[in-house]
Amino acid sequence: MVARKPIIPEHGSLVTSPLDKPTYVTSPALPPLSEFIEYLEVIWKNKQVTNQGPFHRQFEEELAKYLGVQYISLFTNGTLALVTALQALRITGEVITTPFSFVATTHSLWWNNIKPVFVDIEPDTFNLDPKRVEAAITPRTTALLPVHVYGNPCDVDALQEICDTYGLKLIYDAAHTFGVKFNETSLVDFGDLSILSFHGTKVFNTFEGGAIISHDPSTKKRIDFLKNFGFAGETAVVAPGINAKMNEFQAALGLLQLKYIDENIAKRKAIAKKYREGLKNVRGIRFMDDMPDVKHNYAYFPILVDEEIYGKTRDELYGELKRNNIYGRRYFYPLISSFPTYRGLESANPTNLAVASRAAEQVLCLPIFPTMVHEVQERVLDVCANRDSAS
Ligand code: T4K
Repeated sequence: MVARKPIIPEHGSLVTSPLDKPTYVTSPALPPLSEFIEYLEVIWKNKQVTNQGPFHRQFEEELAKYLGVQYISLFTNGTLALVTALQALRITGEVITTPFSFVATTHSLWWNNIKPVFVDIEPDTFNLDPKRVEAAITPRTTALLPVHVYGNPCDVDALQEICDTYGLKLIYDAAHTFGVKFNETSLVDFGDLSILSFHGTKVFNTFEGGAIISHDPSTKKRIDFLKNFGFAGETAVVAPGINAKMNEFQAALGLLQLKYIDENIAKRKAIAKKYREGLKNVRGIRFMDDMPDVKHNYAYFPILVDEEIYGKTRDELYGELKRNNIYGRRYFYPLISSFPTYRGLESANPTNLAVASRAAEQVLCLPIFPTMVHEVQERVLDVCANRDSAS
C-alpha cells in the first residue's frame, strides 16, 4: 500500500489568527526539526534503534547532571516506570495514595495486585495530606505513593517521618515535577524512588517517556534488569521483568530537549505571571501562588471556580472557553476513586475525601505552554473575567 501524503490546506483556507484555531491545555515543546534530523542521521548510520544504545547512555548521563541526581533509569513512559518502581522495591499488600491524580498513579498499584488506600488531600497544594495518613495505616501497609500534583512539592519531611516511624517505603509519582527544586534540592531526590513522565503533554517531553530516580547503584541495577525482561546478561534472567526500555529516538530527542528546557520553563513562568495578574481581581476564581523555597516549573495553571462567588459553575466556564476555541482540562476530575475499578473500596467513600471531591468539582487547568501567544492568553482572560471581547 502506498503511504498517503499529508493534506495541506489550500491558500484560501489558511488560518489567519491564532484565535481561529483551537488552543489546547498544552502543546508539546519541540526543538527545531533540522536539529533533530541530525540525531536521526546518526541513528540511521549506526543502526542502533533501541536497547541501551549510545543516545540512551548519553541522555541518562546528561539528564542526571541536569537534575542534580546520581542514579536515573530511563523508561518508555511514566506508567511503566511506576509499575516497575513498585516491583523493584517488592511492594505488596496495601499502599496509601491520593485520589487526586491521573489514573496511572492508582493503576500502577492495581497492575501489581496491590490494594490502593485513598487518603484525602491538603486544601492548599492538593497533595496527599500527611495529617490523615497515619489513620489509614494497617499491618498490611507497605508504602506511600503520593503525587507532587501540578509540580507543587508534597510535605516531604512529614511524609518521610511517617515512613521512618512505620517502616514504610516512599515512592513519589513525580510525573509533573521536571526541573522543580525544593530548598535547592531536586524534588525527584526525595523518597526511596521518584518517577518522572516525559509524555508529550509534560514540561519536558521525549514524545513518550519516563524515568525512575533511585539512590544507590544496586537499586538502579535492579530497576535496569526489570525494565529489560529481567536480563542480567546474555543468558541470565534474574526476575520476571517487562519491556519498558526507552528507545534511541526518544533518548535523542531528550538530549536535544535539554538544550531548550530552561528557556521553555522561563516562557511558562511569564505566562503564569500574566494569568495571575489578569485573574487577581476576578471574584470567585482562585489560583495557586509560588511556594516558598521552591523553584517551580509552571507545568499547569489550575484555577478554582467558586460557583457561589463567581456566579457560574466551573463547567459553565469550561464550556464558555470551548465556545471561544479554548480547551482547558479538568485535571483531575473525576477523582480516581470514583471510577468503577476503585469505587467499591472502603477508602473510596467520598465522605473520606471531602477536600479532593471539592477540588475535583472546582478545578480547571488553563492552557499553558511555551509557544502560547499573547492574543490567545488575552482571550482566555477575557472569558474568565467576563470581559466583552469574548464571544
Ligand atoms: N502520573 C501522573 C501524575 C500523570 O499525570 C501521568 C500522566 C502519569 C503518571 C503517567 O505518565 P505517562 O505514562 O503518560 O508518561 C494526559 C497525558 O496523556 C498523560 O501523560 C498525563 N499524565 C495527563 C495528565 O494528561 P490526557 O488524556 O489529558 O491527554 P490528551 O491526549 O487529551 O492531551 C491533552 C491535550 O494536549 C490535548 O487536548 C491536545 C494536547 N496534545 C496532546 C498530545 C498527546 C497535543 O497538542 N499534542 C499531543 O501529542 O492525558
